[in-house]
Formats: sequence, C-alpha cells, structure tokens
Amino acid sequence: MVNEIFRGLKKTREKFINPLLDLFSSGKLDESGIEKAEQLLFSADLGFETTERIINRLRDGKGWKKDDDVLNILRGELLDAMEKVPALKPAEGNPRVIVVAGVNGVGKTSTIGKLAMRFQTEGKSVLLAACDTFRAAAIEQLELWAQKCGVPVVRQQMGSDPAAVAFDAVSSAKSKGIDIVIIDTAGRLHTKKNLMKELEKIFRVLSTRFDDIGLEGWLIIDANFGNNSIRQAEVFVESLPITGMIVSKLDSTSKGGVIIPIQNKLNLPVLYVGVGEGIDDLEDFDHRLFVSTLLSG
Ligand SMILES: Nc1nc2c(ncn2[C@@H]2O[C@H](COP(=O)(O)OP(=O)(O)O)[C@@H](O)[C@H]2O)c(=O)[nH]1
Ligand SMILES: [Mg+2]
Repeated sequence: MVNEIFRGLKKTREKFINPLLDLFSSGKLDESGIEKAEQLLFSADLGFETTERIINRLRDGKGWKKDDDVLNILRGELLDAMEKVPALKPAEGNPRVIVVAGVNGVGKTSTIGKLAMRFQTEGKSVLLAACDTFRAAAIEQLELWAQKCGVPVVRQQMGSDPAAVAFDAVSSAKSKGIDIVIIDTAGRLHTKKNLMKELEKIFRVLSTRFDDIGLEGWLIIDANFGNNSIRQAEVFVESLPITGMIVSKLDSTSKGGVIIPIQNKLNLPVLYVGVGEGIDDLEDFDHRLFVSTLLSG
C-alpha cells in the first residue's frame, strides 16, 4: 500500500535525500563533499543541531562511505531527535474541546474539516464552532466543510465575540451529548497582540465556565515556512496552552524536514500532517514512518 505521507514528502525527498545519496555514491567524502552535504541538510530545514550532529558523524568515519552507512547515520540521528519529544496526553473530560490556532492561511479551517471527517469515521460525534468572526467568508468556509462532513456548526454574526461563540458551541455540544467540539479561530486581527488576547479569552472563558471539559489547544503550522515557522509558532506557544501541533501542506514544499526542529524547539508533538486540499488528506504523524519515508529515496 502506498502511504499518503509518501506523496506528501515527495518534494522534500527529491530536493534533499536523492542529491545527498548521489553525493556519497559518487566516491570520496572530502571536505567539499561534506560542505555540500551540510548545505543540503540545511536546505531541508532539519535545523542547526540535527544538521551539525549528522555532519560530525559523517566526518567521524573519514573518507568514503557507502549509501547504506550514510542512510544509517541519517536514520539514527533523525530518530534520536524525534524520540525526545513527549507524546500528546489528551485532556480528560467531556466533551473534548480542541481550540485550533495558527496564523492566517496556514490551513486551520481546512484541517478542521479533515479532522471532523476523521473523528466521525472513528465513531465520534463532532460539532464545529465558527470563532473566526473577523471575516464573513471564514464562517461560510467552515460551514461548507461542516456540510461535507454532515456535522453541526455553531455560529453567530460576523464581528461577534469569539469567546461567546465558543461558549455557545460547548453548551450546545453538552446538551446534545456530542463527543468533540473543534473551534476555528482567526489568524489575523488588527494587531498580533489583539489576536493573542482574543485567543486567550476563548481558553479563559471555556476553562472557567466549564470545569468538566477536556480542553486542548492545537497549533497549525504551514510546512512551507520552513524554519521561519518556528518563531511564529513560539508566539502562540508562549501565550496559549498548546498541547499538540499539525503541520499542513507537506505535499507542496521541499521543507518537510522542518518537522524535526519544530518538535524539538517547541517540545510538543506533531499529531497529524496535511498532505493535500481534500477531506481525506490528513495523515497520522508517525515519526518512524516519517523517517523511513524521507530516506526511501
Ligand atoms: N496543498 C495543500 N494545501 C492546503 C493544505 N491545507 C490547507 N491547504 C490550503 O491552504 C489554503 C488556506 O487554508 P485555510 O484552511 O483557509 O487556512 P486558515 O486561514 O488557516 O483557515 C487553502 O487554499 C487550502 O486549500 C494541505 O495540507 N496541502
Ligand atoms: Mg480559516
């Protein structure tokens, strides 16, 4: 079976692992070869620490290395880096309430549609909350995804208080016995400070008004931003109780390696990856599968 993460990582593999293997199969690993390897690793956005460790290991062996040796070194270092990251502990309580955050355009609303579909196929009932009240189009876009999945949406007028919409949504989910509420949020307001205040308020209102829900914050990160996404993500993680991340658009970038420094720098797990624009284009993130796919040339 061809797994979808394979398709998602196609561009990253083409740009990074194939040239790397070409480099080593061509013969001697001299200093200029090592420099080229270093550039390739940097260009895949694996992050400074992991790149340096791999380069040091390649230097250690001195001279020529076979493809297999290089692959083993890469595999070992990449797995090591990923295994340091803690797994998600889903919050206890009912319903499970997932606040989805991230900058404008990263794929929050689409990912929510994909998650709604997935949770339903896992036998859970789902309700969506349209808390990006900054743009009318955002509410309509969420409604379209909800229709595709056949799940209810709680919404108010454009410009209404997102925390009030979130409160209504959780109240409605409780009265209907719904398992999971997914909250869509704005990625852009007049200022970044306003955005963080708005998101903080959603968490604050939900956690003070409902003491029995399982409240989580998931951050969506666009893989296309590469290493620049890390600073962006830190702003959210510093202000909000983020517990897990989803990396979107793995299919449209050669920077898929960025998942490694994203997890390490933020010390948070990547839960799923987006591999396309369709409703089924969301894959569980399994770090072993990720590494073996990345290195399968
Ligand atoms: N190729 C690709 N495009 C995606 C993926 N996820 C979202 N998109 C696209 O990214 C754009 C912005 O998505 P949207 O969900 O509106 O982002 P939001 O502003 O964060 O809510 C849309 O055109 C989506 O179709 C993905 O995994 N792969
Ligand atoms: Mg949106």
